[in-house]
Amino acid sequence: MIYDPCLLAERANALRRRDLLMLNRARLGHTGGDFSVADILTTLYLAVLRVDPLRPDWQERDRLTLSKGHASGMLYNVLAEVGFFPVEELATFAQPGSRLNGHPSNVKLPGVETSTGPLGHGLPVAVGAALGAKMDGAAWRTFVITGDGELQEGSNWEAAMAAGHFRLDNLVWIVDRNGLQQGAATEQTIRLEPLADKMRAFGWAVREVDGHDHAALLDLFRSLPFEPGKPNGIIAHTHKGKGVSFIQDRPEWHHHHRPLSDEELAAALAELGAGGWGPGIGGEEADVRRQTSGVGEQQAGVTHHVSRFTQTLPDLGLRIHSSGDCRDAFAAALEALARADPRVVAVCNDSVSSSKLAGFAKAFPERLVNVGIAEQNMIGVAAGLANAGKLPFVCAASCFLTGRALEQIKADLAYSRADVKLCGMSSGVAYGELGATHHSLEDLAWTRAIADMTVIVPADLNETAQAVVAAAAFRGPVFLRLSRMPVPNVHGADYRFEIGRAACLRAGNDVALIACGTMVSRALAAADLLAEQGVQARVLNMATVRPIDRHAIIAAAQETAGIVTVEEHTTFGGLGSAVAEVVATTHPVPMRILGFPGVFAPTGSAAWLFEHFGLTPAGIRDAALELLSSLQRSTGS
Ligand SMILES: Cc1ncc(C[n+]2csc(CCOP(=O)(O)OP(=O)(O)O)c2C)c(N)n1
Repeated sequence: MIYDPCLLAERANALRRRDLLMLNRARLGHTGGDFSVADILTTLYLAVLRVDPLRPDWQERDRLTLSKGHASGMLYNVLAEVGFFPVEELATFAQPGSRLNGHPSNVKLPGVETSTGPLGHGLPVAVGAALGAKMDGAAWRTFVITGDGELQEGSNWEAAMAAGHFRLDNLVWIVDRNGLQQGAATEQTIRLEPLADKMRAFGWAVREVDGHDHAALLDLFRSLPFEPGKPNGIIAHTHKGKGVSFIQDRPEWHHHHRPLSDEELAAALAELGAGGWGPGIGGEEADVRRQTSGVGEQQAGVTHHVSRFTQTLPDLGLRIHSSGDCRDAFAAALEALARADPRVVAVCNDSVSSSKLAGFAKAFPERLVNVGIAEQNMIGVAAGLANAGKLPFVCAASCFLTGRALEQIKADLAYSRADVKLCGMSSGVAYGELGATHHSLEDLAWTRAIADMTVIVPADLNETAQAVVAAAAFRGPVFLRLSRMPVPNVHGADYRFEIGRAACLRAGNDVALIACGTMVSRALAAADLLAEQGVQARVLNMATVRPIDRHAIIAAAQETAGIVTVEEHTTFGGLGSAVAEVVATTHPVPMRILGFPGVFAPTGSAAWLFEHFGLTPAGIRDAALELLSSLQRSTGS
């Protein structure tokens, strides 16, 4: 730890020098934003934060999220400086295979708390982490640094409101108030002032400071928390590009927009006090230029996270074999899980009753986080809770959960490998007459297109309860898609759900019907109708849409004449597409893809809409018969 402001100032400038060489070599990065935040990051990491580079996942560490992830260059320099990874690795910045991505990734690099890059994500995640610490009565603190232009993102204000509401005095939000954003001044783009008043109005205790004055920064950090029961807001007045006269306050240097000539570089380094790195910073400046990208290549793909798969599933004694609304089984399973695992928390968006969380709320009031009608913040908060060691189940109407917060799902959960379970309620057309805004007919396409997402659509209550338990045991984000429409029980008492394994509910080799969710019972009824006509249909319940059961699909393609898929979803990009991707690339057979045909549905109840679009046993039967007769026509038999 360094508590001498002069030494901190020297060290920050040394880091600026090394960063400038790194960016210039890579011809990439964000010089302006790196330099404006340099003194804040240096002070925090060298004098304030309780972190341990040898134990980056130490549970009691302070958390720092750099929400303005484009300033990764300075973050990397500071993290290397305190020992999270070798200083030599800085030479791999943005090189192929490097752990030092253009924007920081928590999965790739130890010391990075949150993957950032898309703006407006850091504060919600920090709110979740601080909330998690509060739940545990833990002493660690959460810091988040945002840009000022970034505050034009509404997600920040959702999070600011929640932090005030939850009285998170263990949370510190530092605004790097350099006055510039990508193209122009913030006040010219969209006015932020009076910023301090706005933060105060959201319930924050706010201080303003010169963000380049190490003594003032130290004093401020020492005086945390500013007021009991209030989150701490710091407006740090800074200069973009601070320290180099021809870069400072120049909007074009938001990016490292052109390589510096040797003369410019020498001049810049001289202004930053060139003449060596100063104590603690290894190597000569020229060394950075000589480095190869080998280190990053060797370490590509290596993560400091444990396996995503865990041991065997716990038996919670759940035996649910009745017909009805899958949300009831979900609620029963979640409550049983919560009893068995103190990490389990529920997060919702003013949806306690529609998510069937009333029982949970009664049994575990302190473990229910209702963030209000703020879905982007809801996902960020869940990611932060996971970072704090919780196991969050996020419960909301599927249309809002997935549609409103898709980028958060991608970046905060999937890309960050956050152990968060998403429970999309009332999916498909369950909301019927409420109209197309409330239908969730795109959620499978959206979620299954995201790398590393697991997507499950249970067919009955039994499978729902088991899927909840399996999702909890699975390491990584899971999207569980539920309806609210009553469904019959389609599985036997001994059925065991497994992520990624289809269930064959009916044997048959004439045609295969592959369905998920509410359509499985209809596919079974269609198989009965087909049997009346002498056609033996195989019925597969494809409850996991990603990763999909390729073996079951290939076997169906090989052993039957063709495949009919049925889903309560648009025919663009959902189950049918997933099955077709396997069939087309392995054993092509004719297919029919049944679902909603890519139109906004007319007004009508869910039951009426099923009839209207032919998603009935008779409709499925007819599609199968049409497929078979088209084959007969083409073979001339
Ligand atoms: C959601 C999102 N929209 C746009 C961008 C592109 N972008 C990267 S940096 C930036 C300007 C950020 O300005 P500010 O928050 O003031 O940061 P600083 O000036 O400190 O670099 C923009 C628009 C982004 N990364 N994320």
